[in-house]
Amino acid sequence: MERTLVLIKPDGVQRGLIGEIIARFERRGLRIAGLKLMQITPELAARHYGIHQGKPFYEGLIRFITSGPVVAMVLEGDKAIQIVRTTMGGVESATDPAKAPPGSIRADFGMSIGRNLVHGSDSADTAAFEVPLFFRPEELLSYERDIDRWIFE
Ligand code: 3AN
Repeated sequence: MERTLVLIKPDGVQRGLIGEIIARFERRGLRIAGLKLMQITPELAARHYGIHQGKPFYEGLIRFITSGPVVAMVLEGDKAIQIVRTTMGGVESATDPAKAPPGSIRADFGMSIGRNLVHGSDSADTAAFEVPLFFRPEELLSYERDIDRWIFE
């Protein structure tokens, strides 16, 4: 079972898409291990997006991600990292909604790369780094659902 960090960014919250976006992950079969509404501080944003420091879009990205509440989630399941990424932006996991295929969250709800609604960890290493940035261990629950045997082989 993999765990991955997902954020519904401030644009998703402001546009009233929290339910829509969570529903897409939930109906796919992903299990919610942790979930909260929170405000990202500039310090947390700098750690989370440290890899992009120095890039032309960095300052705007930090301003945007700290501009209002986000929903942070840890989702789990077999291949959860890949499944979240394809649910967000198709098989190529497109960052730009203009390039994401219809049916993906970024394509169905987004127009612009700087307002792409969702974040999902892009690898196992990234997930291992990002999950503890947003959740303390006791905030993550391990449990089974009765339907899991109909979702996970
Ligand atoms: P992804 O979220 O698809 O993994 P990354 O990690 O390359 O994409 O970029 C992190 C975030 O930075 C993106 N979600 C997007 O909001 C923003 N971003 C990336 N590239 C650009 C860009 N060229 N212009 C504006 N924002 C960008």
